[in-house]
Amino acid sequence: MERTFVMLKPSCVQRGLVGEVISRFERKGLRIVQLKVEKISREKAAELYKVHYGKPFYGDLINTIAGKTVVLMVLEGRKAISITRKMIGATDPAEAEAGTIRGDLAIDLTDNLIHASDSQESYEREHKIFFSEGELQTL
Ligand code: FUP
Repeated sequence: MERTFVMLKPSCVQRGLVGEVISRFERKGLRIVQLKVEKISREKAAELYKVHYGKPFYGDLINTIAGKTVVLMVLEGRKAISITRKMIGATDPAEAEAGTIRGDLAIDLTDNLIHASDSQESYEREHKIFFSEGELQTL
């Protein structure tokens, strides 16, 4: 079954929206394979967003999450990657449709509440930054 990686950004934790967001994924039918709360290091934040290194928003993007508490999870289900992307909505909350997580709950672009892998390749790279293979086996 397909898996995807999701990070609830610090603003999601600080605003008390963790339950709301996880509940949406569960109600959709995605299964939580693994879930943890972590103070994300600057190194891991930089690794996650390394494709954006050098872009004008890169510094703000890293500062938004580095050293702060996030929720990390692996979700599983049929077409989990595309379904989760559809559920989170467009990168810019101003463009995200009502009914999506960013469309309903976020307003800032750089601090847009949530991250989810956008392809199988991204999933393979991203989940390994935060989860060991052992944590994800036979679950
Ligand atoms: P997404 O996969 O939807 O999170 O979007 P991207 O990988 O394109 O962008 C990663 C993060 O960079 C987004 F969460 C927000 C931030 N970003 C900006 O701040 N400005 C931009 O113009 C594009 C992205």
